[in-house]
Amino acid sequence: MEQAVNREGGVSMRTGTLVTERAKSQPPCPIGLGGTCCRACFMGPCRVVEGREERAVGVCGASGASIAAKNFARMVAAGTAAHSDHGREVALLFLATARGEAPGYTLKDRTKLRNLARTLGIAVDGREDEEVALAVGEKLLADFGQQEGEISFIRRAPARRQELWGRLGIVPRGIDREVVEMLHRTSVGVDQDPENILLQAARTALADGWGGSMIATELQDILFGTPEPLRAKVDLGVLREDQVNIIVHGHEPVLPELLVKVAEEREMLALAREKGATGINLAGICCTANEVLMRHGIPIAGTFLQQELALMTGAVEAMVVDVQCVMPSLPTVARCFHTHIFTTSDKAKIPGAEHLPYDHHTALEIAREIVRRAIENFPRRGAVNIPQGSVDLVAGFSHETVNYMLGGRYRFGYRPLNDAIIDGRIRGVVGVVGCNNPRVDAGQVHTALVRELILRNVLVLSTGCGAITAAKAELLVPEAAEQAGGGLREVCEAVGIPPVLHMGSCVDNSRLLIAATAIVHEGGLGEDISQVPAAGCAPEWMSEKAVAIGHYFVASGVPVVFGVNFPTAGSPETTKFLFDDIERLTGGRWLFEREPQAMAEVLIRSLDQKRKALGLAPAYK
Ligand code: NFS
Repeated sequence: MEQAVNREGGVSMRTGTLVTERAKSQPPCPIGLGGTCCRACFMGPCRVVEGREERAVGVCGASGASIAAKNFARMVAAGTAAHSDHGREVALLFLATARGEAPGYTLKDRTKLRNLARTLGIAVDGREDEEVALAVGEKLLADFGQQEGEISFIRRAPARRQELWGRLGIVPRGIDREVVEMLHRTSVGVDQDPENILLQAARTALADGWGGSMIATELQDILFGTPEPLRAKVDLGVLREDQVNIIVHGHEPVLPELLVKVAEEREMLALAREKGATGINLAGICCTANEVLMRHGIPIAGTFLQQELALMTGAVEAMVVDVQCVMPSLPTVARCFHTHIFTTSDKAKIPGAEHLPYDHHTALEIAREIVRRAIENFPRRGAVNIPQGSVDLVAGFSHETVNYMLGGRYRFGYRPLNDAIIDGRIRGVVGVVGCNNPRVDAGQVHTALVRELILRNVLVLSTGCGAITAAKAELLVPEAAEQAGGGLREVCEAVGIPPVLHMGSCVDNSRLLIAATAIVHEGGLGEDISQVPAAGCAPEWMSEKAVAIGHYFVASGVPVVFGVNFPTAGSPETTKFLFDDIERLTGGRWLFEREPQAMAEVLIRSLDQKRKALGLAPAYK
């Protein structure tokens, strides 16, 4: 961005204030890119280059293979920590709600509460919902600090998978314990064996997928409602010139849930009219957007890469951020306009933003203050430039809705999906998930890949910014079935679903684990997740969280393809373990491709191999 004009029409901004420009001016360090730069102590940082004798090991003697494995493992630990700390926050709110200590919050999906309690072995008969919720919340919260045994949701996995994890010694004992042990083992002079490091990384990642992330998803569903398919709008054009625009951005939907309610309060709407607006328009960015979209139909303004652009419209009165994927540049961009940037988590303050700390006892008051401040900001708006156009999407395919949607009301269960896979109308299922990355042709890689997959009869499940990207390309509407191959199209048209199902935010990748397990339990497609024709792909990943997600899928038996670059590429030995050897252990493996067409080929080959191993007929052409 060369210049931006503020509401007084004069102040210019420093060159290079947008993410795409910053990416251009800073090419990645080639050693760090391949994962062999180590800064675990201060004898370095060491930049190890395999094959160059004088640089073959670090000062302590660590090999490139062990450095690459350690860096990869630390990404898994950080990603797991992020998802799990989100899960912890939700668990604490869940308990406070059950105790009646969180004004504004209620337990919305009580059927799911009781079902989940039964899954956890908690008695429900003759007990009040709040009492059941207390037991559920306490049990799941204990999974974070537990030191021995196994975390609760491990027992939801297929029996074969649980046995395999037991044999490999990678069943997570406690969520925090695995993250701490991963950090310990990758500090200077501890674990140097790449395989040993990467198996602990698998245990840590499982503590994310079957732990922290799953806790976040399940408790959010009970608190805020289990998503059901709904139609809404996506892209920057959802911002309204005539209304007060408030953007929610980040990952934890706890405060945004109340903002949705407060923005509908009569006094707030009256105040907005008094200030010259016709209403209050809430919109979302990143995963918080996916959360409030799925449960309330709140429109999505954009992906991770559009957060600065949303401010550039000049039409945003306030952006409310919580944690993760929030660019530190936001206050700088906002300064050129009238926009307030409110940080709300004590874990995430940004210099230049105003901090209004969230606390579940006082959340309702904070939500009211934010909405009021945004409304009062409306008259200060200057020139507005909202890109024209937004498109429709259908979102909200939780595991529960897939359960009945695919069969229609009278054939409840995964049977119809399994049958469609068995008879080849659906070749298999691929989760296309994750971020957008300015290092690639952002957005295009996702959409080209998804188009190719559906054309070849692959049912695509999507979450996170991947889902938003596919939505912007109009692939999340039932009409997109016209672009699908004959078999998938038939299934989609019979049921009235899009060929790409929006399953939520990134913590909701845990829904994909449950769906994969349900496919196994339904029968006919093997006895373990690793036998199901299913795969994962993060074509434009950038976050450590994506590495954690990828690794829990690999540890759960699913092949995962990454785009952009592979974070251990600097070490052929470590990369070989992740790409080949690990498959003999977990049944899953990592793969890398840069171009969407090549990604599609690899994914399809993998689905076809699984079909063949199951003795299924070839899929429809
Ligand atoms: Ni997932 Fe969500 Fe987006 Fe990537 Fe960030 S918002 S948690 S990490 S960038 S998909």
